[in-house]
Amino acid sequence: MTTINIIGLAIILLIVWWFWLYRPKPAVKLQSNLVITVENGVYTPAFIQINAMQQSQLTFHRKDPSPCASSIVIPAADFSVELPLNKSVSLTLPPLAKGEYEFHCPMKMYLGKIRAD
Ligand SMILES: [Cu+2]
Repeated sequence: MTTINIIGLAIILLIVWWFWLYRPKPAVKLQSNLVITVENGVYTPAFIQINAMQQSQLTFHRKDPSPCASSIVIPAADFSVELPLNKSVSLTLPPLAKGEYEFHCPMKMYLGKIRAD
């Protein structure tokens, strides 16, 4: 009986969290000093806001030695670039129309998103 009550309470808390408390992390606006770190399976920050229809420079710093993290792909922009280990790499994105663009490693383990607006 108690177990059922605890499970019920857990489900209620999960619903409360999902509908009222959970907010996705807001996009980080691109600035010239912004560096996106590639480490432990995540890009930090992973959600970046850029200006639409303008070239943008993104700087990546890869700290993860796994070969999986060694390149980055933006399929919608037909873009891919190598990331050498422990070095900062600046890449220039072509002007992008308004919208959201995923970027990821070739195996999609690292995931990030760019929003152009
Ligand atoms: Cu990968």
